[in-house]
Amino acid sequence: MSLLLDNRFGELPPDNSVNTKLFLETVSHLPTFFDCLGSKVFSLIKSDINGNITKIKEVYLKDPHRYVTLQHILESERQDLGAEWPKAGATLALMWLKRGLRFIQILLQSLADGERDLNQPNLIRVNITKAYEQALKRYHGWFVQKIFNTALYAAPYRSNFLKALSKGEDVKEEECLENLRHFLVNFAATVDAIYDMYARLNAELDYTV
Ligand code: EIS
Repeated sequence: MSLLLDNRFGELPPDNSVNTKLFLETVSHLPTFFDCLGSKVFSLIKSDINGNITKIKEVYLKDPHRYVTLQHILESERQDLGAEWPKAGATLALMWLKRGLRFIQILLQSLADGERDLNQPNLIRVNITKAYEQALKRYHGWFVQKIFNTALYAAPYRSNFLKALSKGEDVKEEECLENLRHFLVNFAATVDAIYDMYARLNAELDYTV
């Protein structure tokens, strides 16, 4: 069974609201991905993403009835945090988490679409660079961009990465790509819904780290 298919995101309701409990349950499986990637640079990324998830979970658990959807969290914090909002609380954690999720979405979509460097067909640097440029680069200063470059060169081979996505099982490449495409349907819809929510509530910030 594929690791991704095991932890599929649910279909969104017609109003595109994202249920906090289900979102947290599903997203909590993503960091385990990083364990099979090897290099230490990935543990840095893993702990950043884990930190975001923990922060959102802590807020949610304080009052699950108040925070049924992610939008409830943003709206409540907008009231409670005053001038600090949106650069505080779970609103900030989700702002960054969604960028990591967008990165993963673009990377997987690019792999599923068969985009590759014909000169180095077993590398995924073109796919990673595309995802980075679209999802993260503009929020990173030169130092973090350097960390990205380290990660880029530590990235696994395409074949190993696809295998890792399928828990190391001997899945045929086409089957793995088909799994990816299935996974991406609800995943992309969820990430899009979170981005729309940040735009709608005017909660997006564009400072660099
Ligand atoms: C935020 O971090 C915190 O997350 C947030 C709060 O403290 C806030 C304050 O301003 O800062 O500094 C972090 C930033 N996070 C800001 C940087 C961490 C290291 C990023 C290194 C960049 C490498 C890019 C990716 C290279 C990947 C190669 C992939 C090879 C396969 C299946 C792979 C998936 C990879 C997913 C990568 C996602 C990266 C996400 C980085 C997010 C970021 O830029 S708070 O914390 O509010 O929760 O307290």
